[in-house]
Amino acid sequence: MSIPCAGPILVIATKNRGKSAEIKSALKDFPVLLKDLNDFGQVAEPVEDGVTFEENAYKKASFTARVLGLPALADDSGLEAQALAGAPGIHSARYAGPGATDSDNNAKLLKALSGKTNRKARFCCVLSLAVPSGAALTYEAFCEGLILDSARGDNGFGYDPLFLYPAMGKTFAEMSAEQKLNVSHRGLALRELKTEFEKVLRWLELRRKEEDLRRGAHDMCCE
Ligand code: ITT
Repeated sequence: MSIPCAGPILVIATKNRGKSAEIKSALKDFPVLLKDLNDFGQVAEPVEDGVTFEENAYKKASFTARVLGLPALADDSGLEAQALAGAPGIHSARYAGPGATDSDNNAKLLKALSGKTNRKARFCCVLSLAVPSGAALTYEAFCEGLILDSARGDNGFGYDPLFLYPAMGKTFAEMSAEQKLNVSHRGLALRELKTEFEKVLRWLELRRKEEDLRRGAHDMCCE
């Protein structure tokens, strides 16, 4: 049962509705008011020019927190195929080019893997939780599986229909949202964050007080 709350706002720094829905579902019992970038109209977005998931997650979280003046949780994630030396990796969202759809990306992946017998792949997720001053906490997790020859299932988003989770014999797109969160890279990273959520809330409160003090000191010296 979810606890109704109007606690501190936590902005999920994404417009990706699939990602956002998974994060909201995992954090639904916590005393924070979850919003995502779709709730804020036109918001500037950072350039994701980092070379690791961690760098890009931090860029998205710290940029959003600074621009909106609110704590922000960003997820940078992607699929790494072993036979493609880790591609599409950090380029997963735009693998088939700027403006690529999920089905463009899936088609490109199938083409790149055609004739390859090594179908091993893993999803990676790095979560970065940042406050406006830039301080951040980081969580990372992986999920290993196999890339099929053709799509299976209608749930989820992105590469879900091609990603087989062998222990369940199902692709992520054949799982319920709850089943996917139990085993996925994002679900595991969120579980880590959740195990220390009390600490996280205290951390957010302390950072907020520090920022209030800094602002107060600045106002006094500049009046
Ligand atoms: P934001 O940057 O706004 O969060 P994005 O979709 O551009 O949205 P990323 O740069 O982190 O996010 O790229 C993640 C891509 O990796 C995503 O668009 C999917 O193609 C793929 N991906 C990540 N997690 C996935 C999942 O659970 N299931 C399927 N595909 C996933």
